[in-house]
Amino acid sequence: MTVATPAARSWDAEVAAFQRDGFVVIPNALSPAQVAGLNAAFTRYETEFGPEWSHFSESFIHTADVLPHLSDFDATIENPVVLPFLQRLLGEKLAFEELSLMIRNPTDNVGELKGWHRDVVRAFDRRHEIKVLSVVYYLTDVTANDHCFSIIPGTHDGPRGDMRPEDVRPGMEIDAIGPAGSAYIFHARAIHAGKLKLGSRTRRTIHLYYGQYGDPRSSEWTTIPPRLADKHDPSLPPWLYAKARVTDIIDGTGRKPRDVPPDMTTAQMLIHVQRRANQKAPAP
Ligand SMILES: O=C(O)CCC(=O)C(=O)O
Repeated sequence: MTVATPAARSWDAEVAAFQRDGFVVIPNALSPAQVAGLNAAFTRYETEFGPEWSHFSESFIHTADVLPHLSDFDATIENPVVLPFLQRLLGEKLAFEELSLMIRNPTDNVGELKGWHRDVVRAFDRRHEIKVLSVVYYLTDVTANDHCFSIIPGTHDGPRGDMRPEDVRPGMEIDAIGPAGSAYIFHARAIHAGKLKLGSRTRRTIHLYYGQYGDPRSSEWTTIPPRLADKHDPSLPPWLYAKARVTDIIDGTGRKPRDVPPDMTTAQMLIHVQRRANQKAPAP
């Protein structure tokens, strides 16, 4: 039996699906051994770096500046299963932007969903500034009974690209479910949400964003440390870490607020910026 290596794999079908729908699911993007190792690192980051986590609610806990503290997640940025696909979509100047960890805990308050939104820029009229793609790795199994990512297909581009998040109606969405190790890749301009389910188990995910070198950076929440910024590895896309020192940041949810008390931590700032963005955008 011939097993295609990641480089030899044809991504034509996935690229076509992504261009049509604004998202695609890649099964087995991480091996079971990788999932186990990443879960161990995740647990370490929960126990040893408590103040780095933003507690938005009991069911939504998030942290976005992990790389200076742990190198265990580097392999997800450089995942050879996913990078060739991203290069097809973003070209040779493919550049990493952000890595965050998310915990979705069981909750009875399922109305408290992360409502329908586009990432990076909430203002509808500026949606074409959103050019980044997100790769989300499941570290836990997600079935139809678990909290999941949900997306409105085709809302990244074309006629449906003009849809407003407040016009989403039940039944338009597709839920991303799959076993641990799956990756779903979506255009950050596509309308999406986190859907909460009664009886869900805890869901753990890793969220990465990639854009193109030459565009402003979409986020400054993630420090890209010298270990990565100064890396010379010919097997990696040449511009992968080129945004490490880019200081031109899109005015949006990825920009750290300049008008906050100097003692505010990054974890507190993340909550502050999200609340402000959600107040400006109409609620779903
Ligand atoms: O998966 C979720 O719970 C929400 C994810 C989300 O909204 C995002 O990645 O922007």
